Amino acid sequence: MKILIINGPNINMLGIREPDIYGSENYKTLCESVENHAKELGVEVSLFQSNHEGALVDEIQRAYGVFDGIVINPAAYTHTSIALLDALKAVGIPTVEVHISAVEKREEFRQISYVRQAAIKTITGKGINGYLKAIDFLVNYK
Ligand code: CA2
Repeated sequence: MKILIINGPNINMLGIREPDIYGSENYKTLCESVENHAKELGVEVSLFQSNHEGALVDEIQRAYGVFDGIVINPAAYTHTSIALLDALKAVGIPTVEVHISAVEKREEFRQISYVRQAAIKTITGKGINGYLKAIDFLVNYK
């Protein structure tokens, strides 16, 4: 099984500020945790992070016919991007939406998620562990 892990804007800055919201672990630790977990499960993972909406759309399109599942934290684009929603709908790959923080308990503008419409599951508020749970969910899906 091949899973693509996509992270949106500023996720590469994790750990430098707001540890009360996002924890104190950085992006490198996130990547290592995901890679170690995938290895234990015998799953192939590829990690991609970009601050650019179009680059995220391009990566979703490239996943077509290549990956069996997508784990995506679109970060701030969660709350604005119909382009990401359309790309996920276009490729039709089972997708889990992940948020490190409990977005449902935060500002009103974080309550909106466009990508959620294309996701088979959403995991929030579990920190980096949410990515591992998302992989587990995809492995057991169907
Ligand atoms: O909780 C999440 O995973 C978010 O997707 C993270 C985004 C935020 O815009 C979403 O509403 C929820 C923010 C990503 C990282 O932002 C940082 C903020 C301060 C320091 C470092 C990164």
